[in-house]
Amino acid sequence: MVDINARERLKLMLGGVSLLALGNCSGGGGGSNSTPTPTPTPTPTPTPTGYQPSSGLLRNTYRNNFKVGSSVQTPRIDAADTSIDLLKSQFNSMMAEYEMKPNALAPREGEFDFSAADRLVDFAEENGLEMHGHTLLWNDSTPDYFFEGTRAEIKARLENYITQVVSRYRGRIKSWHVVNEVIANSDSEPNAPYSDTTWYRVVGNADFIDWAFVAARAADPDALLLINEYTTEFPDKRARLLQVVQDLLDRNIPIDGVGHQCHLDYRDTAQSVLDAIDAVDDLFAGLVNHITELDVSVYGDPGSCWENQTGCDPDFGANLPDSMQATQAQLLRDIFDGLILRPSVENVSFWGITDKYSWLNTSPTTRSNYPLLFDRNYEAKPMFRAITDRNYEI
Ligand code: 9MR
Repeated sequence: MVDINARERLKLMLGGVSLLALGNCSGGGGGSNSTPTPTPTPTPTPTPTGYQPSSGLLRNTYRNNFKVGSSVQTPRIDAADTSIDLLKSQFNSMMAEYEMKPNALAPREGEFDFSAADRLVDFAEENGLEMHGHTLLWNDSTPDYFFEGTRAEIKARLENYITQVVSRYRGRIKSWHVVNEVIANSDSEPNAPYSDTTWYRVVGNADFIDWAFVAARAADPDALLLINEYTTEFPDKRARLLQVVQDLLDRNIPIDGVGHQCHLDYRDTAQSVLDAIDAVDDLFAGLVNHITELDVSVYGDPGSCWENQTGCDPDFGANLPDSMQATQAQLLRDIFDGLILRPSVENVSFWGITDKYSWLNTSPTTRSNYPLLFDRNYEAKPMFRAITDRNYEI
C-alpha cells in the first residue's frame, strides 16, 4: 500500500490547483456584450480528512506547566518527513533518539564525531525547541573500549568523554540524562540496588555514577543533571531508585532530578505514574521530575517476550480496536491531568511522534504497535485529542 499523509492527500485532491486560485473561483461574469459563458460547476472546497490540530495546540495547552517534547531521529530530518513538521508545530522540546549516545559520539577511542549531534542541537535552536541530552552513560550503545583497562583508566576515559561532550554543548542543553538505567529490577540481582551492568563489573562498584555526575556538573554548571530510569511506576523498582538518589544527595553528588522513562502499556494506571512523581517530591524537595520517553504500547507482554520473544501478545496488524485507542486516550488524559498539578514536573517527552517510526514496532518483537500521538498517516490520534481538548469525548 502506498503510504500517503494528509498533506499529500490534500495535494492530490487539489490536483495542482492552488488554494488561492480556488478561493477566487467566483463564477462567470464579463462585459454586457460578451457571449454568456456557462456557469462553471463550483469546485468543492477540499476538506482534509481526519482531525487537524491547530498549530501549537499541544505545547500551548501545557505552556504554564511544562515543556512537551519528543525524541528525534536524524533520518526524518534528512527526508523532510512530515513528523518533523509536527515536531515544529506541536512540541517545544526535543532530544536525540540515538545520536548523543556514546557509540554515536565516540565510536572509536580518541575519535569524536559530533556531526549528527551538532545538527540536532542547531536544529533545535533554529526551531525554538529546548534541547535535552540523552544519554551520557548507559550499559547499551557504548563501545567496548570504554570498559577496557584499569579502574583508573576507565575513570579517566569516562571523565574525559563527559567533559568533551558536555562542554561542547555548554549552555545549549537544558538537561542531561547523565546516567541511564543503572537501577536493578529486583532486589535479588547481584549488585542491587544497582543494575548488574558491565559498568558496575569493570569498576567494581557504583562509583562510575558519581564520576559521571561530577564531570557533567563541572563541564556545564547550568545544565540540569538527571538520573533516567524505566519502570519507576513499579513501587519496588522505585524504592531502589529513591535509595540511590538519597545516597547521591547525602554525599553531595550533584544531581538535580529524576527522569521517568514511562514506557507504559495500556494496562498501566495513571496513579502509578503520579505516585512516582509524588515519591520524589515527598523525599527530595527541590529536585525536578521529567517524563522522558513516554509511549503507551497496545501490548501487555509477559517478561518472557522481552527476554526471549516467547509468549508475546498477538499482532493487531492493521486492525487496532477502537476500544484500545480509548483505553490509551483515557490513560494519557488521566496522567496529564495529574502532571499539571505537580509543579516539579518541568518536561514531558514522548519517545517519538508517529507510530510509524516507534521502536515498539520491532521491540520486543516485530509487530504493529500504536504507542504515540500521531498515526502512520501523521494524523492526530485519540490520545492527542484527549490531552489537548477537554471537550473531546473519549
Ligand atoms: O529507541 C532507541 C533505538 O532507536 C535505539 O536503537 C536503542 C539503542 O540505542 O535505544 C532506543 O532508545 C532507548 C533509550 O535510549 C533508553 N530507554 C529505552 C529506549 C528504547 O529501547
